[in-house]
Amino acid sequence: MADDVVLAERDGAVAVARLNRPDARNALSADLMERLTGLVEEWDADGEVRCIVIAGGDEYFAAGADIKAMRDRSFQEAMTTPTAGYWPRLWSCNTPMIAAVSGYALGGGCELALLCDMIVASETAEFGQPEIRLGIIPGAGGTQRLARVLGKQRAMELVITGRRMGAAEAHAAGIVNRVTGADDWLEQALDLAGVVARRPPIAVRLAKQAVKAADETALSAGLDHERRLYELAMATEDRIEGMSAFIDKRQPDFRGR
Ligand code: DAK
Repeated sequence: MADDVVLAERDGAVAVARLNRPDARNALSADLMERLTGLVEEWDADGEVRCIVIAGGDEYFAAGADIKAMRDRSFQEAMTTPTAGYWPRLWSCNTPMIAAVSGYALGGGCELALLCDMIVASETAEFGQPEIRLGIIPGAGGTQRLARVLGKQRAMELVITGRRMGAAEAHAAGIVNRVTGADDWLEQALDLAGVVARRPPIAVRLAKQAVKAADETALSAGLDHERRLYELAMATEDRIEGMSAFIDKRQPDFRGR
């Protein structure tokens, strides 16, 4: 497996994974997915890492799964491909993940961005699920996550026509948190990650789990779940520190305990 298909960088408590297959527009080969998933799991287990940024290059975040590797895959191989296992592993990451998207985020690339907790997008970003043009449908969550955020009608249009959505439309639709200039998308994603990294890490993880539960449970079960997570947050030393710092009118010193 080539390490350089994803470059690992650290900026204090923020870890950055840079997708790096420029010749293939960062297509998500098995090698790339294995390396990305390995990095995310390693960082998720590292108490010093408080936010993860997944980024591509200026012109492309990722152009989707590797079509060249997929073309000759048989039905049986598609049913058993180990690459399907990377997606749930990324989804189960407890550390907040931010997608920093510039240029194309298509197919699996769009799905990778949607799997992250927040998206910072350059004004050049284009999101889309073009799988229908290849005779397939999204396979890594695109139909479900787009329908949840956009509503059924708008998701349907994107999925069954393959139309791309620009950054402004994606922002208006609620997919993208921030739209940036073409030159400062990564810087702004790192700024946002820095804000997350300064928050108390246990409470951040509990909050991530609680918000994710909103998509996966009925309201009453979600409210119960949120209540249990809230009680866990109340058991941390960091919440004593956070509340004391507020009352003492000083900055909190969160220790992750
Ligand atoms: N796969 C493989 N190679 C790709 C690629 C891709 N997705 N996208 C681009 N490339 C390659 C091109 O073949 C070309 O290679 P050479 O000809 O130089 O060998 C090189 O990258 C440059 O591409 P272009 O010449 O096309 O570059 P442009 O800048 O003109 O256009 C583009 C960029 C991103 C608009 C265009 O390349 C494009 O439309 N790419 C395909 C986008 C697409 O259809 N994506 C959806 C792929 S299907 C699943 C999980 C995930 C998935 C499925 C299942 N499970 C868990 C079960 C996901 C499926 C998909 O994403």
